Amino acid sequence: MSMSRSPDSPSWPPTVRATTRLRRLVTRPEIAFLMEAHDGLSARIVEEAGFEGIWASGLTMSASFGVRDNNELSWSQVTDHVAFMTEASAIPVLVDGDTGYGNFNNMRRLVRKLERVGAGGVTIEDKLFPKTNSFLRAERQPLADIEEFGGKIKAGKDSQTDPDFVIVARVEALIAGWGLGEALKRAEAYHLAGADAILIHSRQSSPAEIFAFLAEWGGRAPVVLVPTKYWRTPTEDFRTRNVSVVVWANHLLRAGISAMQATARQIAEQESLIEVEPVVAPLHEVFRLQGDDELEAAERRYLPTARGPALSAIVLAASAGADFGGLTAETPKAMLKVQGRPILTRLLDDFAHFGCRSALVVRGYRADVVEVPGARYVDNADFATTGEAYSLSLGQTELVAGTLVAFGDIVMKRHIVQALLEEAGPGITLVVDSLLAGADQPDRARCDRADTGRFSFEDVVLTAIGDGVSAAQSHGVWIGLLHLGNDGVSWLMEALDDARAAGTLARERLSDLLTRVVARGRPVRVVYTRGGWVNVNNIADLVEASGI
Ligand code: SPV
Ligand code: MG
Repeated sequence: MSMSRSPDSPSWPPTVRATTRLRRLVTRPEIAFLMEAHDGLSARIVEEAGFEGIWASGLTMSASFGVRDNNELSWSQVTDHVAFMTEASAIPVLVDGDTGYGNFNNMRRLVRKLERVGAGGVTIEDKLFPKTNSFLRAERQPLADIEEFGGKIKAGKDSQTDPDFVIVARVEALIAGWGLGEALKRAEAYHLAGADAILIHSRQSSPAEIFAFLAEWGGRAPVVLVPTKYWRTPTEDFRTRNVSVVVWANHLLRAGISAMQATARQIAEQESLIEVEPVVAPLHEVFRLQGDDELEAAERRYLPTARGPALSAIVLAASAGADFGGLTAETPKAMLKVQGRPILTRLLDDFAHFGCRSALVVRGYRADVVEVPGARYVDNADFATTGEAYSLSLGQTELVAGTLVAFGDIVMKRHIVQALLEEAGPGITLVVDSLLAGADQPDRARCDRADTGRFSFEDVVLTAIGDGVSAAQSHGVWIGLLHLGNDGVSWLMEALDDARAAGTLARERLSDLLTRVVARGRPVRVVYTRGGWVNVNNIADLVEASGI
């Protein structure tokens, strides 16, 4: 995976080492929060949520493999796995090293390996290998010998090559029921052995024994807490007691389990994806999290066959077309011929000319006769009672960066597509015909500046579109063609979701969706054109189109 190499990752490349950054989190006066992650994907999600560090949890890494938190994953499987996490995120990772996977010698090898895979530090707990999770059969859990465990800490500290690598000693005396005195004795011994911080763990639902420990400990070394069981404790109570680090230890895995169980059950029951698809994370979000942007850019740089930007198309061709008399009784207007070729075929040929290799056509009226070379189809059975936005929503899983969205009834000169592609950015870019400024036509567009006809380096931005723009205010008419970049896909998906939530998806036009996008403050870009296209709505248009 190459996620972290994403050029748009705000914290990549990290200029300060992971070890140093983790050390700062542990030693600074303000509290720090580490969020659990168990693989590269969840590590990336933790970083994007704004956390400053990651807890690579032994419990959740094990569970994500379907095995128990009893050292059923080998230490090298853990360190391999951690490598994916450090690669996927730019924030430091504190690795749950269980008991160190053996004696002092295993600990030395662990520390060296973790340094090499880019971890910021490791926590080891004073139990025996193979360990058991602290919340299972806790009273029966044997503790390590204090001196032996101190030796393990010393060996770890002596073997680190980066002076900032953090070793946290975890005291399990409260978990095993040995009491506060034992916990303090052990914490002190591990502190003297060189531990950078003490993790004091508890399985009680009240923080009382933890607070008692903190009071006695008196800040001799930084303290790390894992409030999984005493989760009701207000964070302010940790802050006022000068806790250094709080670990939210397993909540992403648990959130994932709930969502996966519900989704699996639903698909099994319904034998269909219809209800699930709008609810689950869209595929483009998966690709974004994987850092596909970076790969695409690299392909353009290094692969001769991939130099042109990837292009696909979604063409909306569901409506019947009203003003054609008998002409559309058997043939939807997208299939009417202009100079011997169906409008749709011309359109897809124009797109193919610029490298479009995948086209999805949304059919509706007389879907049976809509068939053109190289297209794939999705059918809008409700075409008579729904509009453009609904048709688009049927193809929304295909909305990816580099998608052209077009009405199926436009005939245009190729240079319009070229102009659009040359200007297309990461957001939404659409073509507006400025010769129709002031015309009383649908899809009127208002922009932040009129078409001056002069070459300008500055972007023209859409300020309003559709019925909300009077003819007098309009700077032109949108021709029914737009390009989506990576952000543009998210913006349009967001608008579809908003329309769905408002209950108006069925009757909205694409211009209504774009109005929603603009209302959210997204900078929709406009490329002006001057004529050279026809939206075929009646026989006169059809005649005009043959001159294009
Ligand atoms: C982990 O997350 O694996 C931990 C914390 O070690 S606990 O599960 O509470 O032991
Ligand atoms: Mg653990």
